[in-house]
Amino acid sequence: MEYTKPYRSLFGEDGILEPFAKKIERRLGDMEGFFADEEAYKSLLKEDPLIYTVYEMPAPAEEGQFSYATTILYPGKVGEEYFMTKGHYHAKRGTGEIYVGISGCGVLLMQTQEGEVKSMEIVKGTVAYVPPYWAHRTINTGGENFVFLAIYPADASHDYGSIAEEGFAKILVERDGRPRLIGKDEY
Ligand code: PAN
Ligand code: ZN
Repeated sequence: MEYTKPYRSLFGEDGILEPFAKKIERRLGDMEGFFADEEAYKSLLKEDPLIYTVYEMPAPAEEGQFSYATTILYPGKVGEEYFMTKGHYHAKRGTGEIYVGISGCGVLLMQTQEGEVKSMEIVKGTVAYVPPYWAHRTINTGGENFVFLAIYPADASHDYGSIAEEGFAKILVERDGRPRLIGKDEY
């Protein structure tokens, strides 16, 4: 039997994993159709800002293995809607995930296939559990980088299609200077 050798990484408040195996950068241009305000999207697209960076240490995609990744979600808004990740279900639906807040502040938005929505604030030191079957997305509600660690089954795999097509039932916007969760059709 071939054993996977143990390994580790270090990160600071900036969220950069050392070492990391994979770095993913998502710009606004990679997120067409994700934000409610299409006009605001188009005008910000001229700058095509970086929305988030992910540093990953994927383990072999086998049952029982875990991968970990840090995400640095930058501050900003498209219209009234805060910068956020694409969000996904796990392709292997019966797999959960653990999120740990490292710095900054934001919201973890979760939704079931039936449309039930849960949101929770994440700050430094928050540990949040995303149970199996819940789609999940993070949103930066602060003025600085929102950084967190995610630990998930290595064979979970990401299903982005469902969220890309239908989105979440609720979106997080800034109203009167504060974050407010509203129905996506209420924008
Ligand atoms: C996280 C996310 C990461 C980026 O590591 O993959 O925050 O978000 P998107 O994958 O939705 O672009 C995770 O949930 N992994 O399973
Ligand atoms: Zn996930």
